[in-house]
Amino acid sequence: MRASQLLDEIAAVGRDRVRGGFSRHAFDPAEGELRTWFVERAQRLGLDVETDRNGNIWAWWGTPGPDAVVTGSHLDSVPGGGAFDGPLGVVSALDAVEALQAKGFVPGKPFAVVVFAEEEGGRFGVPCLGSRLLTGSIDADRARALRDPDGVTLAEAASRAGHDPERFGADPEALSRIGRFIELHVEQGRGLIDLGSPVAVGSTVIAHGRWRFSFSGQGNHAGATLIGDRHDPMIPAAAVVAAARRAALATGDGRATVGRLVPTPGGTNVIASTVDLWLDARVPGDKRTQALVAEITEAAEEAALAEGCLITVSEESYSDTVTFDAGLRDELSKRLGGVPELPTGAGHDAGVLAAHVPSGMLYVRNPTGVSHAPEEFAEVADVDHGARALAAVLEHLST
Ligand code: HGY
Ligand code: MN
Ligand code: MN
Repeated sequence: MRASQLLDEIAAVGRDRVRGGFSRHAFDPAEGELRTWFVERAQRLGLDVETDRNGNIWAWWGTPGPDAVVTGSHLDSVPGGGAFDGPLGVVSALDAVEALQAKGFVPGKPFAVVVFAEEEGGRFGVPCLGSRLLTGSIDADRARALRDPDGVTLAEAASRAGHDPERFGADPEALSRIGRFIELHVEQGRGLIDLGSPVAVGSTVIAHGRWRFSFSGQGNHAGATLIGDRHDPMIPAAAVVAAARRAALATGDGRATVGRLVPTPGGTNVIASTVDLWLDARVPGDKRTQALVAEITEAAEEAALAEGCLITVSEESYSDTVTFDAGLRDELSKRLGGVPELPTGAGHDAGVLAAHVPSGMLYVRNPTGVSHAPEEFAEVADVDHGARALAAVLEHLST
């Protein structure tokens, strides 16, 4: 089945009527539906499916073994996300396997399609959670204790979904089986529009991380409290939002975003007692992201002091710049007849694996240049082009 038809099959799963787009998060019902769909589709291709200790799904074409060619991506989304971020890599992998089987190709090496858990960190806050657990890049106890916005821990959510959270943790055996990892992903910016190419090979992922800022002041009455008598945590929170934009602009190529801000108690006529917000900061080049966050933190501390509020700042995740394996990049480019190379500001499981195994990425053109929003898109012709390109590189690598 063609990648675009497979996408159509899941187009109704996890639709978010409030936000628009899709909300499919680790171990929630919508993601569970997608897991079931993937397993069924993979088994129809004769793949042997297993779920690893961290909730990542592996569909093996032939016997699992060392030096495997592995491809795949994720099925979870950001809140109100698009249809392609994650699923495009999964459906393209299934399409590529079917196309290779149809021409009678049999891999000369172990071969697997993988679906990583909680790549977006949309529920538990840490991105690439499944691949970070697999590679031991996050402490399993810390992961188990991560809480979603309703206070449910990852351990509780995972066990409710039929997984054993006590098994979470580094999986050197699964990791050692991977010879090369290739992730196909929808492009999340305008790179391929400007280059006029349907497909590109990934070159780098810029450094990026997430920081939680918590402000506490004095909850009070919005009408009966004079301004001079307030300790309103929303004021230093607003200072973070303004400083993020100002400081990121000043770097020239940095990005800083506050997309999530939670006042407590959250009443219209109530001065908040606490405000939590999350800063997503990304700057090309090492140490520059930390410098940007330090500048924003300084502004936040000054504003908190002036308002008589307390502040705590904690780093929730950070990934240094990733440069994909040069040899693999060249192999992919050559096999595809010299397609362009593209840096990205988006993180991926391939970025986490790149520190452990030769990893590469293929991007498929997104004519809107918009991602993490319902407008994210890829034309059927480009989706097909991407699946054909993936099949070609997988055949090359598996021979
Ligand atoms: O946030 C990211 O960069 C990716 O979409 N997880
Ligand atoms: Mn994403
Ligand atoms: Mn993604």
